[in-house]
Order: sequence, then C-alpha cells, then structure tokens
Amino acid sequence: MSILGTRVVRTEDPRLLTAGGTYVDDLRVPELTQAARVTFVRSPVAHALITGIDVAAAREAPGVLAVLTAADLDDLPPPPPDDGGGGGGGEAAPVPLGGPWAEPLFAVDRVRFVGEPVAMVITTDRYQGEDAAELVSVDYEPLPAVVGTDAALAEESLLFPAAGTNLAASFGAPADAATFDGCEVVVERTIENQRLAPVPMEGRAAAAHWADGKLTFWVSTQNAQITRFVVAGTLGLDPAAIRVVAPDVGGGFGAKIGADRDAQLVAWAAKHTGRALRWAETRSENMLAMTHGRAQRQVIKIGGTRKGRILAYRLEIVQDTGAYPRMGGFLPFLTSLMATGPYDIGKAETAYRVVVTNTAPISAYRGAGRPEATAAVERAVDLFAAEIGMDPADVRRINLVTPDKFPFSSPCGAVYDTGAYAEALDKVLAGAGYQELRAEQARRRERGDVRQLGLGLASYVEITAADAAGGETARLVVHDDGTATVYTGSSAHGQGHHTAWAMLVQAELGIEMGKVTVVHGDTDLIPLGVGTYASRSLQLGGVAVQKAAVDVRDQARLIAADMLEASESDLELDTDRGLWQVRGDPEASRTWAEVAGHAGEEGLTASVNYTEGQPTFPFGTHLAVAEVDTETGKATMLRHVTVDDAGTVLSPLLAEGQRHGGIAQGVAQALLEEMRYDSAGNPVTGTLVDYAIITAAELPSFELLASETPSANPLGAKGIGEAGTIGATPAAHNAVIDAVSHLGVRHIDMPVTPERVWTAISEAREGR
Ligand code: SMO
Repeated sequence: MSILGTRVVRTEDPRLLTAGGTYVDDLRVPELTQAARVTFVRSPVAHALITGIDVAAAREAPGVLAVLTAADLDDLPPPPPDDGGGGGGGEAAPVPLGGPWAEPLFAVDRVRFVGEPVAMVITTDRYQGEDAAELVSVDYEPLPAVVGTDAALAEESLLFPAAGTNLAASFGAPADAATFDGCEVVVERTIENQRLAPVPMEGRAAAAHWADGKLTFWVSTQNAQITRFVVAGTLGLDPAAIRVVAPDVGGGFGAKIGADRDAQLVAWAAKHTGRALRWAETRSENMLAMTHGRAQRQVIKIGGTRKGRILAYRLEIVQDTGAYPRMGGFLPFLTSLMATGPYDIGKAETAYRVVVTNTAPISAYRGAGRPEATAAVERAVDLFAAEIGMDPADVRRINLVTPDKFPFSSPCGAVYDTGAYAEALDKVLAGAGYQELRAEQARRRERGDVRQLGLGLASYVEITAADAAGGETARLVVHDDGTATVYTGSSAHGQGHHTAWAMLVQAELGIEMGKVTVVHGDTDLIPLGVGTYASRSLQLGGVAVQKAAVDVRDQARLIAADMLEASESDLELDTDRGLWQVRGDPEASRTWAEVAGHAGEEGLTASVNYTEGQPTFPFGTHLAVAEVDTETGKATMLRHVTVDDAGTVLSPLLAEGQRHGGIAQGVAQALLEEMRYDSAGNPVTGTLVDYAIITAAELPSFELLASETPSANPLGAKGIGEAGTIGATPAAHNAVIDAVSHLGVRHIDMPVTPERVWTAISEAREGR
C-alpha cells in the first residue's frame, strides 16, 4: 500500500522542536569561529536629508573594528539603469526598480523610513555594537513625511524628487459608466486592507565569509539559489564565486524571499573588510525594517439583480508599497488577476496605482496579493447580500462558477483549472449546521441579547505556483548501503519538506522514509533551484522528486534484470519491501543496496528540472462563527469550519498543519493585527506589546472538512500553504460584522478591534 495519503508524522520535528535546529545564528562552522558582529545604525526619522555622518567617536569605542557607511560602497558595480520598470510580468504594470527609484544598500543622502540602514558598526562582541552604534552621529534635515495613500497621492512631499512623482506604477482602465448598466442594485464602498508585519519566529539573520575569491553566505532565506544571483548582481561577482547556504529557517511567510539590503550589506562588508561577519536582528529591528505585507486601500463596487445575480464588479486599488517599490508593486497585479474570485461575473474591471510612502517597504506576505482579492470580493458579496436582503450563502451559491465551466476563463485573465465551488460551500454549510446557527442568531436578536451571534462566509479561489514556468529541481541518489539522498531546489522553512519528499521516495521506490535524507538550501550542492513561495513546493518541487524517483526506478530495473539474468519485463519492484524480484520466482530478488552497488561509475542517480508545470487554483469555503459583546465590542471566535481543496493530498498531516497555521494567521488579520505609523512616520506598533499576534487562546478548534479535486499535474496537487489565510480573513471579518448587522452596521474596517466594533454600534444607533 502506498504511503501517500496516510497520516505520517513529521520526521523533522524531534530535531526542530528540541534543541536540534541550526539557524544562522546557531552556526558553529570553522569559517565563522572568528566572526565579528554587525550592528546597524538605522534611521530614527521617516523622511530626511542626510547632511552629515560623523563616525569618529564610534571608531574609537571599545571593540570596534570598523564603521561603514555609504561612502565606503566604492567597490560595487554601477547601480541598475532606469529600465522603465523591471518588476512584475505578464499583464502587470511595470514597477520601476532602477533609475531614480533605485534602492541603495546604505541610505545615501536621504532616508525614507524609520529603520532604514544608514551605517554599520562591526565589533568583536555583540554588546559593543549596541553601544558603538549610539556614537554614530548623523545629521538629519527633516522633510515632511508621506504616510498613507492619500498623502502619497497628494504629492505635497516627494520621496524621489528625480522621479517627480510618488506614483510608481499604474494599471487599468478608467471606470466605464456602462459597466453597471442593467444592475438593479449597486453598492460601493472604500475599505482598507491594513498593513501587517510578518513576525517570523526567527528574525532576519546572515553570516558571511570571504576567502580566496569566494564568498560563503549563510542567510535566513526562502531561496538560496535566487539569493546567489541577487548577491552576485549587487557585488559584481560571478555567481560561481558565491556559495549561499540556508540552514534551518524559522519562518518566512514571503518576507524572506531572496535577501534584502540589510543581509546583502553583511555579504558586502565581509568582502570589503576581509572579516567573517555575523548579524542577527533584534525583534524591534524586525518589526521596523523587515518588509511588511498587504497595505491596500480598495474601492469595491458590485452590482446585480434583486434576485441575487451579480452582474458587474469593479475593484480599484491603491497599493502602499512603502519607501521603495520592491515586490509590493507587483502585489496588486495578483489581486487584480483574482479579483472576481470563485464567481461567474459577466463584467469586471480592475485598476490599480502603486504609491511610495515613508514606511517600511511592502513585499509578499502569506498569500501575497490574493488574500487582498478575496477580502475585497467577499466583503462586496456580503454588502450586496445585505442590500437585497438575501442570505449571503444563497447569494454565493447563485453566483459560484459551476463545475461544467472548467477550465474557467475569468474576466480578469486567469484560467481556473479545476473546481467544485458550490460543493465546497454546501459541505461547509452542512458540516456547520448553518440553518440551526441562523436560527440561534435569530433567537438572540429577538431577545436582544448582549452577546450576539455572527456568521461569516468566505468562498475563495486562489492561484498557486503562478510562476510555474520557473520550474523546480530535484536530484536523487540511491547509495550502495540502500539509503537515498534527495537534493531539492525547494526550501524548507517549517513546512515539512523532509517528510513529504521522503514519502514520495518511499512511495515510488519502497526505500523506507527513515533511510531518505533530504538536502536543501546549499548552492554548492544544488546550484539550480527556485525555492519556496507562492505555495509552489509540492506541485513543482514534489513532482520533480517523483520524476527523479521514476527515472531511478527505470535505471534500477535494467541493472536488476542484468544481475538476476532475467528479462526487464519480468522484473517487478515490491515497494512494500523495497525489493526487486523476478515475477513468479520469489527467491530471485535484489535489494536497493545491491542494485546501487552494481550501478556504473555515476552511481544510481537522476536529476530533474521540472518546468512543465502550470499554475493551479485551490479553492474552498470558510465559515466563521463569532460572538460579539455589544456592550464592549469584543468579538470571540466560536467556530471555524472549512473546506480547503488543494487537489490530491499527499500528506494529510502536513496539509492540516498548513490549514491550521493559515487560518490562525488569517483570523489574526481580521481581529487583531495592524502595523501602524503616526502622521510623522513613526511606527507606533513596533513591539509585540503593541502589535497583537494571535495565539491559540483567541481561537477555537478548527473544523476541517475534506475535499480533493485533483489538478492536472502528475501528483494532482495544488498548493496549500496560503489557502487557509486567504479564506479565514474575510470569513472572520464578515462574521463580526454580521453579528451587529441587525443594529445597522454594514462595514467595519479590519482589524475589527473592540474599539472599532463599539464605535460602529454607537454610530449606527445614533443613525450615523
Ligand atoms: S507570500 Mo509567499 O512566501 O509567496
């Protein structure tokens, strides 16, 4: 029986959950024994000209080996030219990354956000760095800060005067007045998808060593191979002269794609000074200077018939991309692509603008553009349902894409592969006892209870492995002791790749999981790879592993046939026992160790670069049940019931783990989290006291319902890493609003804190 689909526990956990993990700052390798410590001097102001930097006092401080600023960056290749936009792809608006928009390594003559690196102190010990950094004296001439999308668009202050605008990119057509012709009901609303901090358990960290013309760079990243090319470009080195190693990585959530400027500075400084260096940021630095996510202002407009048929939808986005147009400029492209969600809407328009502000740069964060699409359309559907007085579940069912329409070309340009959307909705409604919950809600409303019940639905579809064409690699070696090693281009940072890839090898070859070692994140061993983001691992990297295993099996069949003097066609592999045997002659068999021992010089090995994959479209429905105290505004989550269909499930335990984490993170956005700045650009939620991450105490046990609608790839798999987040946010958000909708509340922006809910109830009661 195949191990695939069975409840295998995570093989990496005994190591990761005890003292066994080796993160960048834990590395005890010979190259780093003498490593000095890096401490960054960061801008304390949001927007200012730098008129002078005096490092003399810092250079004299105890333990200081060097103090470096932009003036020392004299050994770099010239900055990228104004390419008129390099980011994005496909139909996306080009996002400028070079020319006047280029992001320097150290701030040169201007700082653009609190936390921006201005200088670096290198010391023997870490504590000395904290002291010496205080002695670096920077003269700032303050400029008016741009905070929020309105201020950016007003352009009273410009972050990049040479660009002449705060608008980095724009896309889409002006609203067409005819789009909503024929709609009996049209609802329009401006909503905020607030800025979030990724808060990985392990913050950013890097270490570097330069010797004999070769750079070794250890970094907490989702993509060692991409990082190698990024660093090569920045430092003007041949990629062959760089080895990037990602050891254990304590969470990334999109914010550790590649390597950002702080980490690249560590690599540069090691080469520049010839010293081995280490850097691991503090939690405070992480909150300020790691990229943030989301940060969209959205205008949603939805129209249809009084019987619930949605006919037209328009989504307009202003994306706050923070101080520099990094990947944040690309997010609204994905939001636009998925704007109409799982609904069959005849007319749809999207438009977006990307603006810079004096805040931390925005980048990918669990879902990267797709949660924002779902949050918008799921609010829109609920607003529409409220306007026509229909149950939101019924409005969804009427408008979901029907099974006969797949592959479905959405009006926003995506082609959804497979799906059973209404089935997912109905499964959740039945599983939750939706009608009984509505009856309970009615009773509480009738009685005028203080604690009211809210039901929040979110039906979603998302795109995973959107960049499938980039492919993923795998190399498999079976050794002559019967063990195997997988070298994967995918990159584990908590997901459980070791377990999953070993399951695939056992399923194909019958080599027990315990005998399979998985290696990732070392460019000397795996020069070619893409890494882990966009929920791409299993459907690309996993398929590559499987294909490598099939290749190895085909080779082994020839060898075993030769050894047993039988014809190939009589050879069979017993995957339960891991034995090659001759059909009808149980005595004639060979183990993997024996077969590998007879392989030629090269050994028994296969390499695959799987580039034939296509993006896939996971889908599902979430129902959140919330209780809201109408006197305090506090919402408590009572239940969360979901279908998250990610195609064929390889490892039920890993898939459930991804759903659990995703739901928790999604509910957190709805209820708790927001990274805020004051009007001068000072972060006011810069610690974990002010920035409320969610814990198990705020969450109910999740009720996860099963559903598997295979995709077309060899494993039938779609991505599951982000789906939970995508469905959970609007479900929880809608639930809280639903709990107080009978009081006249139609919308409350996220996070729906007690204060906001209480205010909304008060305003509704006063008829405002
Ligand atoms: S936000 Mo993800 O790592 O694509």
